[in-house]
Amino acid sequence: MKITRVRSIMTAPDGITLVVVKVETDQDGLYGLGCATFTQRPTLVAKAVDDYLDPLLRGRDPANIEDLWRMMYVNSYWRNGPVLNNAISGVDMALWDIKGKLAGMPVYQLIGGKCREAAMVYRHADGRDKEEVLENVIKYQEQGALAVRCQLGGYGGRVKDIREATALPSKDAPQATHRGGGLERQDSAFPGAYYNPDAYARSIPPLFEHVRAKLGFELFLLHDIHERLAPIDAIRMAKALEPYRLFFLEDVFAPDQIEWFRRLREQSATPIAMGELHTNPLEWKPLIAEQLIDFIRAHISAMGGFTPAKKLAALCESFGVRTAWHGPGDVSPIGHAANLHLDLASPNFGIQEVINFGEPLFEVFPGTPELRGGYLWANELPGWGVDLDEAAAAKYPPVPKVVEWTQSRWPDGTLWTP
Ligand code: GCO
Ligand code: MG
Repeated sequence: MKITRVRSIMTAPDGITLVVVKVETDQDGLYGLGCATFTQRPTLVAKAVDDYLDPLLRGRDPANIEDLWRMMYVNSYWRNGPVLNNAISGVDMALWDIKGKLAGMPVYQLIGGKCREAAMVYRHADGRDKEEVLENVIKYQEQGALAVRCQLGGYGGRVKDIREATALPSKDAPQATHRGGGLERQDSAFPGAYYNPDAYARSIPPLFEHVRAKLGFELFLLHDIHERLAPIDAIRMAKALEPYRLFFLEDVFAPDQIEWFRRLREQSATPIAMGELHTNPLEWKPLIAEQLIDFIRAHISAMGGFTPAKKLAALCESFGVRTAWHGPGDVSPIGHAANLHLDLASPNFGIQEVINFGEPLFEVFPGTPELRGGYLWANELPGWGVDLDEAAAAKYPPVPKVVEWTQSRWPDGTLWTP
């Protein structure tokens, strides 16, 4: 069998640009789909796929996934960046999709079968004040959620116009609030998405005090600092949150502040999650080997795809670290399916992040995994079990724009990691 074409498709059914790769073969009707979504730079990923991986891979045997992954990985010489990793991921996931279709099995069956029926998920609750957050937590609890992430004003506490957490996904959905806010200040020489780290840091322990006082300790609660605080303030928050028994506290530091994880581990028993920003093995290996984190949170396409992710899950297993793959609105349903198949087959699965999958996503991606009773469920179709309706995808063309929410600034104008 031979690869005949590798091409990228961009679509934005929920207003967030997704990048998918389609690998076509010389077997009639046999193709694979993979996620390559880097929503801040989608056209760069698409170009890497179409200009470089397509000519590199045409004529190759799609069965040799490991060899093709390593060839794509070193073919650019310089490697381990988000653009090329996402391009490689799109092909890699598509090759696993093809292998599943040929075997007549879901991908999770190809890597050892199920360790569990479905993957426990966590939902995103947000709000302008702790009462609104609590209302949204309760809404998710009533829908059967077992775990809810609580944010108070998106990331860094900056967004004032929070939408209902259960609103249908759109660019205004709560998890997108840090994207929906736009530039708050055009007046200064430093336009940006301003927030007050100290006010944010002081607001979070009372938020969890409020939610725990009303709901008790059965519901798993999570929080994402999103690299928004100075390291010592993040450590202070981790310590202050210990009484509220978080399932995990995420992105406590920026990836390049790795030394601070050792300080944190000595001072707090709050479980730590990290990884969505990781693209290089050098970033996660020390965190796992020294057990400085409890959950790995990689964005599977940003680290190069399903092949490296399943190896990362196995590495984590030997160090007692569990998985919590990144699953926001800027992961396509193909990527959510890849998360899920790894969740089902990994003994050290922890929890799975998901979004409110809206109707347009199901229209463009038939077979999108089903959210039911606090869990994410795979269908039993071969491969990822998710298809791409290209005509429907074309109805939602990407809208290139300057990314505003990552222009995050402190009150004095200091640009801070977003
Ligand atoms: C999360 C992440 C996302 C990112 C987004 C960046 O925990 O889901 O922090 O919300 O901010 O994926 O584009
Ligand atoms: Mg995060």
